[in-house]
Amino acid sequence: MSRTMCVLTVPLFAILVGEAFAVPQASEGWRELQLALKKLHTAKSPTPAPAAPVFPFTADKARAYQEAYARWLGLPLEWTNDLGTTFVLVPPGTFLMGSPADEPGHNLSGYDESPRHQVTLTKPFYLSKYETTVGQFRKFVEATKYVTDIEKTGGGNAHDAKAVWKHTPGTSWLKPGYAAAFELKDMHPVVHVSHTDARAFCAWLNKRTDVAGLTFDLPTEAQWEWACRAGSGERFWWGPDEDKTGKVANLGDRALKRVHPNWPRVIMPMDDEHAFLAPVGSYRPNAFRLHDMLGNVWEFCSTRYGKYPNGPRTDPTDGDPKRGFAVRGGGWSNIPADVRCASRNADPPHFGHSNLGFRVAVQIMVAR
Ligand SMILES: [Ca+2]
Ligand SMILES: [Ca+2]
Repeated sequence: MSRTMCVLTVPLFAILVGEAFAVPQASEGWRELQLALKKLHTAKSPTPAPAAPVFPFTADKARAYQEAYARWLGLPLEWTNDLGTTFVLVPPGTFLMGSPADEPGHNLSGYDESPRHQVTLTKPFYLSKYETTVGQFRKFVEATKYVTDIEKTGGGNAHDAKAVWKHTPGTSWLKPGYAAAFELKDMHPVVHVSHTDARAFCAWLNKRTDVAGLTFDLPTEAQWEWACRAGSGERFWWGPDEDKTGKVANLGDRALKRVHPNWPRVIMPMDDEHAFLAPVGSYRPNAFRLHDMLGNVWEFCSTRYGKYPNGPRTDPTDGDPKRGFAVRGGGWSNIPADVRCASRNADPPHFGHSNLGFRVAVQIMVAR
């Protein structure tokens, strides 16, 4: 697609000011995006796309490349839809997916991170800057009267104070079912939603948006890991070592141990100030401006888990069609080994729990 994209020598939005394009309740960024996409269908690129840095690359290089790629596309680096969801442009590139066998935590969960292999993503995409929130999901439910899988089955899985994880009747996206006091707010990530529910949310976004060239969906597992790493070839997007600051990710930590003194799992020896869910965006973003890619809640991907191939792959899709959908990034209850860039897990399409949510990707399809 990159060869067919337009590049403009003056800001696209300056050219398009005044052009009529009715978008009810749209933010300015949203309107700009639609106008830019409309333009992309008719304009041709006179210059090649910015080259992706060679992986691994620094946070500074990641930021510079992301900005240059957005400028080259003529698309906004960030935009916000009328639901209040902010999307960030993730440029294409090549990276090493998975982890080396000597990485601490490698394959500890029973899901295979080997072999570490080269993956090339050829297309840019947008990814939600934050996990999908309770408030956003509420608007979806109010508009569609949607009933989640977990509501249909009477509850999802949740932990007790000793990390015993089991089906817990009465839990839902409105009642996460944590084993200590917790007040769910609209800025918390939505949990107890299944892959099917997440896909229904995306389908609703597609229906209500209906802009040529945009498809709301979950990210593929490869898109997720590329976006999470943002150039990092280490265990975490912030580097090789476990966090000591409490400012980068919400996972099992001293805050969790305070409310559950008998919690038996390994914790990261810092205090991130949240025992359970944290409001989205409470921690520092990675180099691609994305928050909570590691920690807070696991995130569903669009593609199924499967053993990695031995050779390089381009735009990989499903792994094993008989396995569940990939979930990534770990969450508030997890040990550090489960909250690495390469950590994998998988869940069936109608399953949900109190530490699993999703974030939306926007696949950009600008066909000429
Ligand atoms: Ca925590
Ligand atoms: Ca997350």
